Amino acid sequence: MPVIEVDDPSQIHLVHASEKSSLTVSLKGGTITSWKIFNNELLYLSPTANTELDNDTPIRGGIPIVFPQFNNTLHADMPKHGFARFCTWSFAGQEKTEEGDIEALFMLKSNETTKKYWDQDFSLILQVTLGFSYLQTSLIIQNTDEEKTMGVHALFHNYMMTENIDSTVISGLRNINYTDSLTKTYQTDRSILVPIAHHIDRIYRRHVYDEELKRYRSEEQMTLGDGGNAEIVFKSLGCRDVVIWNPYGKVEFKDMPQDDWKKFVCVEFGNVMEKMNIAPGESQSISQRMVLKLLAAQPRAINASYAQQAVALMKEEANKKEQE
Ligand code: TA6
Repeated sequence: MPVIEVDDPSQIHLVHASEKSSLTVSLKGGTITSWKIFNNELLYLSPTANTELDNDTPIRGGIPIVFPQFNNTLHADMPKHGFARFCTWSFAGQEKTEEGDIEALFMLKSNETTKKYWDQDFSLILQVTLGFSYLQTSLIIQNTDEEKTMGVHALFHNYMMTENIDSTVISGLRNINYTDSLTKTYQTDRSILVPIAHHIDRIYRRHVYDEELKRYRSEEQMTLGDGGNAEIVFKSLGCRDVVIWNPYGKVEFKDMPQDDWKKFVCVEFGNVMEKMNIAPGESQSISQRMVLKLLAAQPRAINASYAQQAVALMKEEANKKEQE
């Protein structure tokens, strides 16, 4: 049977039946703060993150849930990435599937605290599935208001752990259009592998509409590698956007050691460019699946040298522009 530790009731710890993978979810924001396979941590969590309940500081790291807005684009007077990531969620139970996977549910319903930020009735269900080598999360967003349609953003703000940011690369973004939030430009990515060895903050519109499913889904797989012997393969459903972010030492954070930007890259799935419009009584969802895949030994050298070459080229381009 999976083990649930209850010594700190705000932390729910789930263990796969094989005992080879585990997960910790904080009731603060329904934030997944740890995902381990063979005791290797796959998510970054700041050692100075504020994990105390009942304050408006979200947890820096793990998988915070951005809802109901991204970057103040819908409501100027609401916290930047909404309030779901710091409100207190409830744990609604867990079950083991026949394969030994663990399915757990967490909920946030509109309440006195959420109404301070937004006068809207809603309910969120976070469904988390822990497999032996994968993690799947789904956020079901229900409009429980009887009259008002609600327009929202929703995003899994995944802080993925990386061993070496300068050899970290993402595949699956070739020929995809993106908005560069730093330069405020709209561009098309032509890279086979996107290096994270620089300050990056982009919103890629990567997904296609599947007429049969009536949902947005990722067309080809997207991977994250850091030159080591494993990579993460991402898939998503109901998400139009992928946000890629690393501050690369250009921004300081009160709740993160100065050099910790070297330890993560955010690869975030959800809807942040356009609102999800949800009619009264209706619901919509976003889902993502991350699978750990072991690689043969040689990609370390290929990935690392590709990333270095790509960075050298970018620096050359930037120097040229400066001299012009
Ligand atoms: O998702 C990318 C982003 O919006 C960046 O622009 C950056 O500011 C980051 O999230 C962190 O935001 P936070 O509010 O958690 O400090």
